[in-house]
Amino acid sequence: MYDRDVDVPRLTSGYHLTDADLPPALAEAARRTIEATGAPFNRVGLNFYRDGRDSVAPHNDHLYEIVTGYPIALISLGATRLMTIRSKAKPRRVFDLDLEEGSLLVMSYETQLHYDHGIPKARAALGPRISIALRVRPD
Ligand SMILES: O=C(O)CCC(=O)C(=O)O
Repeated sequence: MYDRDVDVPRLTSGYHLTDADLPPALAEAARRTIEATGAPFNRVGLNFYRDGRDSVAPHNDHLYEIVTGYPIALISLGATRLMTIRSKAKPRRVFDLDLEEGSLLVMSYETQLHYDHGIPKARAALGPRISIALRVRPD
């Protein structure tokens, strides 16, 4: 994943926004996010964290899978999870961000160049979380 081996214990799925079987709720989430951001998202990814043991290691998205200049949008549903954002260059800067239910995080394209992001395992018992990840992928 992401050009290197990272630990990805979570369940994933995805759709193209033109897929005939795209669930209406995802179509509506994409429509609203496109309206809010102005980005022409065409893919929706789903990440399911069953509990606090599911996680994704720090990474940046494959740049060849995103059209240059466009952001990535993350909608969070369910349990609040911490996202860590770390600068790749030294001096290392770390941002910890709570991704709360109903929140929308928009990461710029440049963020992928200069920062890694991840969802670490949680020590506390946590309920499930789904993130809806919208991207502009080259066709
Ligand atoms: O679950 C999240 O909010 C992060 C997802 C993520 O990092 C990714 O799909 O690349």
